[in-house]
Amino acid sequence: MKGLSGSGKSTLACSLGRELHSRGKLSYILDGDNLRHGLNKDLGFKAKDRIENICRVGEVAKLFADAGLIYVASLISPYRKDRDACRVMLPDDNFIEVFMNMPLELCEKRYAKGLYRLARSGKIKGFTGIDDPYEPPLNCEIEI
Ligand code: GGZ
Repeated sequence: MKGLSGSGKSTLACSLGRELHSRGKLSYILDGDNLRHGLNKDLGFKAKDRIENICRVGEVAKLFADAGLIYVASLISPYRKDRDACRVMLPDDNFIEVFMNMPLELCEKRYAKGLYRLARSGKIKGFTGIDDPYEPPLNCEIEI
């Protein structure tokens, strides 16, 4: 699942995780924000770090897929090139790209953590959608 902060990625990932669990499927949610507290805690938000972030999550997803688990990856992943690299890395039937296509104004309105406000006031630099790019997918399987 890809999209801006506040677009509903994590909420949908959690619902999907619960649904899979209720159907007896083994699954795991790889959430960008959570992984940044552990596996990716050395990474920031410069382009180089975001690229490394999605690359690592792609590698973990590949291990999960190899083990027969369903992974649900929920990251902003702003660059098309990196998302497409994950697509190539993972077997075809293991990769369903979901684009949460929520207008920026709505994301800002819904978002509870206050980061958009800090970004608008210049206290956070390089916030996706404000002063950092988001490249919408051209070939996603699902758009919401
Ligand atoms: C974007 C940022 C930034 C900047 C902190 N830009 O919505 P959140 O707050 O709770 O989760 C977001 C999380 C984004 O992590 P990802 O690993 O998904 O990003 S990426 O795929 O681009 O590497 C957001 C918070 O981190 N956050 N600073 N500058 N999001």
